[in-house]
Amino acid sequence: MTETETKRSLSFEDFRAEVLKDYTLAVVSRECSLLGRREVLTGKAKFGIFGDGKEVPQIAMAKAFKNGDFRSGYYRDQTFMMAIGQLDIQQFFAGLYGHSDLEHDPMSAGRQMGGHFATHSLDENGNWKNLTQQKNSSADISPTAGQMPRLLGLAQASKIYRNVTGIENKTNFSINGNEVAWGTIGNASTSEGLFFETINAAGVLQVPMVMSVWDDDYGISVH
Ligand SMILES: Cc1ncc(C[n+]2csc(CCOP(=O)(O)OP(=O)(O)O)c2C)c(N)n1
Ligand SMILES: [Mg+2]
Repeated sequence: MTETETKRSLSFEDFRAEVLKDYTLAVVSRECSLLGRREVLTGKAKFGIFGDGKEVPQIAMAKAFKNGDFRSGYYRDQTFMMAIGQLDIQQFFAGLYGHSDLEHDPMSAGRQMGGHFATHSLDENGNWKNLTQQKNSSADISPTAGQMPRLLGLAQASKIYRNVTGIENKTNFSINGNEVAWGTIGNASTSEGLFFETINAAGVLQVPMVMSVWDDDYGISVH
């Protein structure tokens, strides 16, 4: 039985539980955005940028995102990070306030602006973790569309892992190149050359890459 078929055979109770869980996450994430923005506007947080309005497609994306996959995205992806279990409410606000303890802000210990998401590829001793056993995100950078070339590289890595032998520690990074790289970008940022170059190169290289454009009709705050 495939995974999709298993999902289709969910009982009504399980299906209802999943819908309610998704709805709860969407509401929690929305409330985080509204409260976070209020904290910024009243001067309690230095800078804030939030994911309201983009909750549902991110929950859908998280359902298809598997262990070993990589996200290369941008600052609107809080709901996705919550949905893959890499961000909770406490950590969201610790990031907003720039908490300098990694225990509290696991994204960057306050070194990045809030809304810059990441997962850890190294353990506390500096050794590689097994990235095929976790859901991964490269660390967000601030220049719009800067996440695009890295997305392409992550997707190309999967393809290379299918053919290349002799890579040290290979099984920690890839299972026969079966991983997918997931990109997110805002509509305005698709004007950047990096976006076009990445789409073009992905077509030429034929790599396992998904591109999601969060099209809200705005370039952050300008219509
Ligand atoms: C290279 C670069 N230029 C300008 C900015 C300032 N900036 C931050 S977000 C943004 C607009 C992004 O709009 P969009 O891609 O539609 O994303 P949204 O916030 O609407 O989801 C701009 C111009 C930047 N971060 N990087
Ligand atoms: Mg936009």
